Amino acid sequence: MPYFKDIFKDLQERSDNPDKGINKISLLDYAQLPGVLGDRFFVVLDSDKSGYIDQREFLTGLFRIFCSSFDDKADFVFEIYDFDNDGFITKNDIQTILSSLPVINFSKNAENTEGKYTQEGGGLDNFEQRVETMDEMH
Ligand SMILES: [Ca+2]
Repeated sequence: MPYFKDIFKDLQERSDNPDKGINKISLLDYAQLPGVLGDRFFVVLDSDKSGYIDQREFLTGLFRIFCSSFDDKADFVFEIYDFDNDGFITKNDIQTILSSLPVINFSKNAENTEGKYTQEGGGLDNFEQRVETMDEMH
């Protein structure tokens, strides 16, 4: 995986302690995940809890995201959401994540509807709209 190694080297150079690996700020800057998801991403990657992501941890993490089976990917996402690491995702875990996410600006998307009827699904954006259309057909 030469490409992943290049990314690692690049981030490692920005770390305050390159010998130990990538520090948190550099990883957050790279991952660009909203809210606490970035923090969780770091925690899950840092499997030996050293506070730095070494090359093995980084490659293992990226491999799990980009090159793994669906089950492995699901495991990874599960670990991200499982805040207290007890093997269960609780309502609190979900609330913590959701409350940290930026509010999505729906009106901004509305400006971008030109040509939507040529898209897959007739341009209907969500499930409710599709259900309404189904009702109209009967
Ligand atoms: Ca580590």
